[in-house]
Amino acid sequence: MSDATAAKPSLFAPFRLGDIEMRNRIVMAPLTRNRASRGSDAPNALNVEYYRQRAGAGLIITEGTQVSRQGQGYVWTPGMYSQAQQAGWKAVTDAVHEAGGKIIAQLWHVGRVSHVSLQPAQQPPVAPSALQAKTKTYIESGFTEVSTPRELAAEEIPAIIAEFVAAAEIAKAAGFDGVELHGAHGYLIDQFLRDDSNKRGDAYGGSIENRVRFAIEVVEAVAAVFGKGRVGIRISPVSPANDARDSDPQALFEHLVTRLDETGIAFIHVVEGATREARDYLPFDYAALRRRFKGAYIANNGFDRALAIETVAEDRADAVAFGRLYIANPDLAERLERNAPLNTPDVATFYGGDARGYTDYPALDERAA
Ligand code: 8OZ
Repeated sequence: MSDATAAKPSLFAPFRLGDIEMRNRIVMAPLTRNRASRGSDAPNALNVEYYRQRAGAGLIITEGTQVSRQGQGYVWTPGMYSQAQQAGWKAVTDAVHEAGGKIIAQLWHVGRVSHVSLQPAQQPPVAPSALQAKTKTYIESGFTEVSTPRELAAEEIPAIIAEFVAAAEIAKAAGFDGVELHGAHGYLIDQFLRDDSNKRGDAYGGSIENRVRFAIEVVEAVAAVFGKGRVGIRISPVSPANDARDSDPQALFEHLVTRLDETGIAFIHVVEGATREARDYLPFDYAALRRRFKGAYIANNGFDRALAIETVAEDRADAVAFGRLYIANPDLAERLERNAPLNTPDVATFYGGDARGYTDYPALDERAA
């Protein structure tokens, strides 16, 4: 090619993610907002409006959506295990599709990052090992230490995988374009991966090969529902979020991604650095993950416009996910393309509440009006 710059991929051009056609390479990251309907944990009209407003993204990844009540770790997060939740999500996917967008569901089991008050019959949450995480959650009365979990028996693991499968079936019936597994931030899948939270002596613990087993089994089971071209997983190799620690994240995640590549799933979504904090929190070779995976690489964490454009142009990622900027800018993709000014997110209204700080951030046109 005579003009080398002409060959560079653009953040603003369409991209095919597995079997999903994206209108640009801008992804709305999964964002916990705690505004599902009280009692049912089903999406409601306010949630429909919020996602509809953000349909200009190439792809929306929903907020973490628990696959069962046991998989819930915070109050008022939406579920993917009841008829009411399926109906609520159908209204969301219809609205996003009518606006020309694509949307996948993030399937979530929190494992030990929960509190007895959120669990069925106030039982302890479950985890690979009975080790309490040094982290907090929030329940109806406010922030609290997470509860000490009980260790899952090996015989219970197939039932947890079956919950992910059932949730994927509901997501499919609700019209989603695919699913992302929440394998990041110290939740259940991540708890199995790491040697600090997984002290098991069976086939799911010990060696790296054993610790990735649960993640791969969930991925394969869900891919059988949706098709591998519509499945991905989010990981956060060095993020300390929710007390996630491992003695050798580079070896662990290179092995995981090698195994993920063998499954043929569409994408990995990588939180680079410490979640919501420094991108260079700890040294890590993300390019080594990208080299091991033939599918798409979605990069996330603290990107601004310039870094996102450069990262895609230099082929360090296929797409870039934005979290906080999508909270404050419903039309973020359009604003980035036009290099327009951005609204500032208000942390006070991130978690819980009503339309304020949720659906009332203006789009560019509304601001001008
Ligand atoms: C913020 C508050 C509650 C949950 C994550 C699902 O860290 C979350 C989460 C984020 O992935």
